[in-house]
Amino acid sequence: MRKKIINIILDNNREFISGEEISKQLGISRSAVWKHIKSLKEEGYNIESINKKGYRLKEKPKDLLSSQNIAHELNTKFLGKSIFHFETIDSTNTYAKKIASEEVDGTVVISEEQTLGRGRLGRIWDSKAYEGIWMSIILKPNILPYRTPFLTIIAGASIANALNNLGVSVGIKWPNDIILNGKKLCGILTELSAEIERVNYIVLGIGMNVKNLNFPNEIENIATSLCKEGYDLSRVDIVREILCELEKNYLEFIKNENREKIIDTYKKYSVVLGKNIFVIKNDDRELVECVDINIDGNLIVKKSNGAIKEVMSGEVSVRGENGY
Ligand code: BTX
Repeated sequence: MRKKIINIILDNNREFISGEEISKQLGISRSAVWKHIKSLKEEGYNIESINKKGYRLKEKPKDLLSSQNIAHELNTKFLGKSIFHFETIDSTNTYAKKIASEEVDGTVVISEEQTLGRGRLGRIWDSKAYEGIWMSIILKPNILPYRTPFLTIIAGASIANALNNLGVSVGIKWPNDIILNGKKLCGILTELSAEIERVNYIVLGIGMNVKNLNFPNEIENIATSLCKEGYDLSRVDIVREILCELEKNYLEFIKNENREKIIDTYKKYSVVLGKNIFVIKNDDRELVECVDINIDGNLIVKKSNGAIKEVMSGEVSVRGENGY
């Protein structure tokens, strides 16, 4: 019911709407409306109440990632139809994995803060309160497990498109870093639960720095946020845009098997294509030229002796010749 009330108030574009009108629209008593408004105010919605005029949203709600805010005007078919929102949590990926078997395809877990945010290979992901988007999406595709790495490619292309739609020109550093002005803006952590021939679920974790002005010393030189680069965007708008782009590309892959289109988009944003890069495996680093990204999302590189080699994600990391 609170969701419906907040939708009516959000739809009313900061004009007053009477308690009577809301109670009529929802078929509940005026005192029930008043009680819901009271708890919405406690949640942080700045709702003004004036006698005989009714209620109106005084200013845009704090950019909270609540399910009401995200669901309002979210034009997806299944992504984000169920949203779990937390003020704080250890890791949204960890939580999503716990609930994945029982929850529906497309469920989103999102938190204002993570206390144990995880990167790949046991690395830490810095996830301060209200500064970024820390979210995990549960997907249950009917595909063979060996095809799931392509979902990271889909996620990268979708996030880059989403930011581009909002006026931010980003690049993708293969396989899964979204780069802004040469620094890491966003990372993707894809986790899989599968049997030999069947995917149980995939948890697609996305961490994006939005409002951060400072980073811990260890990552200060490699990390950036939208705010630091001069973009003042709402986290809620970004989440909605990502979910729309992701759903479009995901369905293109699952239903139409259309990998070419996604790879073309991915390549358009690639910051390694055509460049000299270091391919790093454990303590070995080899300077190669990146000549292509193939239909599986793997790098095609040319070694110094002219030999062509395919490099798969998961087994290496890459660095630009001149820094990150
Ligand atoms: P990654 O292994 O590619 O990147 C981790 C590395 O990035 C760290 O070792 C550190 O150097 C650097 N780093 C840490 N925090 C940040 C940050 N906030 N911004 C930029 N660089 C940073 C990338 O792993 C995958 C990250 C996924 C995070 C999401 S958040 C929601 C979900 N829940 C969860 O626990 N993880 C995912």
